[in-house]
This record gives sequence, structure tokens and C-alpha cells, in this order.
Amino acid sequence: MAKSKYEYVKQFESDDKLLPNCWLVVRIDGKGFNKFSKKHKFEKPNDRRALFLMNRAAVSVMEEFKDIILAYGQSDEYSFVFRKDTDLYNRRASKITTCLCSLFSSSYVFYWPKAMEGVKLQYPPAFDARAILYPTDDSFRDYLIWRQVDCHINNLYNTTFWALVQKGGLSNDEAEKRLKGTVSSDKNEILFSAFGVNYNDELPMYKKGTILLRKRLTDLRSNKSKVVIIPIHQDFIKEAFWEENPDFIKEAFWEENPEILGMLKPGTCTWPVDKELPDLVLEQYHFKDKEIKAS
Ligand SMILES: Nc1nc2c(ncn2[C@@H]2O[C@H](COP(=O)(O)OP(=O)(O)O)[C@@H](O)[C@H]2O)c(=O)[nH]1
Ligand SMILES: [Mg+2]
Repeated sequence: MAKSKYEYVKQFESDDKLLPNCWLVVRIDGKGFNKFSKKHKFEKPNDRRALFLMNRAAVSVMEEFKDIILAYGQSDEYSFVFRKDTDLYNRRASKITTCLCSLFSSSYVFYWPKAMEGVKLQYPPAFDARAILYPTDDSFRDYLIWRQVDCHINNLYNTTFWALVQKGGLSNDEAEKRLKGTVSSDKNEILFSAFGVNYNDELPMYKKGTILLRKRLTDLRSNKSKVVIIPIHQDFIKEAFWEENPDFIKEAFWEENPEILGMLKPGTCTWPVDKELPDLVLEQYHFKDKEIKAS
């Protein structure tokens, strides 16, 4: 077909193809969630329902985009890590970030009624997104640690701040002054001595955020197995995480298994037998049954 004389305007579009062979991270972040959380009366310092909703929206994104191997979320943000060799949308940055961001936003709204039972959504929430490339495994690993350290610092601060306000009867200003210049050990001490709270006993999801990984799980009754997305709450900074999940994270894995490049090969899961699978995982089996066990 002959080109129209207007076709030339396409040349004005800029090329935003992402560099090859780098870890690609897309981080989305809630826009104005300070206000949004107040407007919807999120519990302080952590609203379990709102965090579950973030996790649910992130699972939707991972279900749609199979090249995402890991996601990490805390507060109003989620980072999605793509396989280094992903060819999604020809690695076009804006196409990738906008598709992820809009699917995340619509899923957040879609699952809102279920997660936030009885809370009316007052206005449409929005998220921003950026794509970041990490050329080395070390910088990629440090990125994840950075976000988790951020989670830890904020959560310890917020937990102590709201204990001072809600249990200690301080005003917001007084609590802020009390915490000025304190280090982590001071905050742990305030929590323990003034309120009998041992920070270590706080929920791992609050302290460490949520890591989503693909794992193969087996349903013991039918013996059928399915790849599902599993939420875990581990430390990126500890070797254990990287040792327990070497599949597809370490470069060496791909070098040793060149034949599986091009298809996703998740490792099997070692979910503790004495621990119930989270609803988030059971939902992916499309039935709620506790008789599913790690293979
Ligand atoms: N009460 C409450 N607030 C939360 C929770 N998760 C996120 N937020 C709010 O969301 C904000 C996220 O930080 P940031 O992205 O820097 O702020 P934003 O620019 O207003 O979105 C926090 O400062 C909190 O005010 C939660 O579980 N409970
Ligand atoms: Mg935000």
C-alpha cells in the first residue's frame, strides 16, 4: 500500500530500546500515597489489606508477563525483575513500563473490593513507573538490598513513631522530636522498654517486604504440579536467599543450562510442611484447598 504523505511524522518518534544483556528492573510507585492512604484510612504503620492488594496486583502482572522472574514489593512500590535476555516488546522502554504500570493500576482497582472489604474507593489511584538497567549481578543484587533496607528503615521508624503516638499519647510533633537523631538500636529500645514490643516479633511482611518468585508446586491428591507465584519474606542481604534460589537468578545457571535459555525454568519450592500456603498461592490453583504441598 502506498504510504500517505503524513507517514513521515512517524520519524519523530524516539527510539528507546533498552541495552541488551542487562538486568531490567521496572519499579512502580504509588502516586501521592501519603494522601491516598489517609483518605482510605489505611491502618498505621502497616495496613495488611493494602499490602495484600499490592501483592495481588503484582501477581497479575507476573501472570501476564512471563519474562518477569522476581518481584519485590514494600509500602506503595513494586519492583519487577526481567530475565536479562528478555525480548519483550523488542525491549522498548516506554512500551514495557506503560504496559506494566497500567496493568498494575487496573489490577489494584479490580481487586480493591475483595482486599479492602467494605472500604469505598474514593478516587482512582495512579502509579508511576521507571525502567532501570543493571549491567552486573552485583549492582542488580545491591538494587534489591537497597529497596529492602529502605523498607526496614521506614518500617522501624514508622512502628516506633506510631507506638509513641497511639500507645504513648505523644502528638505527631512530639513523636518526631523524640525520634530525631535516634539510630536503629535506640528505636528497638524505645519499643521494648516503653511498650514491651519486640521488633523482631513484627510480621516478616512488614519488616522485609514481599518477594514474589515462580515455583513449581505439587497438589498431593492429584499429583499434578503447577508453576505458581509464591510470596516469601526473606533477606536479600543474606546468602541464604541466593543459595536457596539459584535457579534463574545466577548467571552461572544460564551458562550451565544453555538449552533452557528461551524458556522459563523455575525451581521447585520448599514450602515448610507445617506452614499453610498463603491465599495468594491457593488462588492461583483456582480452588481453595490446603492439601497442596511443595514438590
Ligand atoms: N498508613 C499506611 N500508609 C501507607 C502504607 N503503605 C504506604 N503508605 C503511605 O504511602 C507513602 C509512600 O511513600 P512515598 O511513595 O514516598 O509517598 P507518596 O509520594 O505520597 O506516594 C508512605 O509515606 C505512607 O504515607 C500502609 O500500609 N499504611
Ligand atoms: Mg508513592
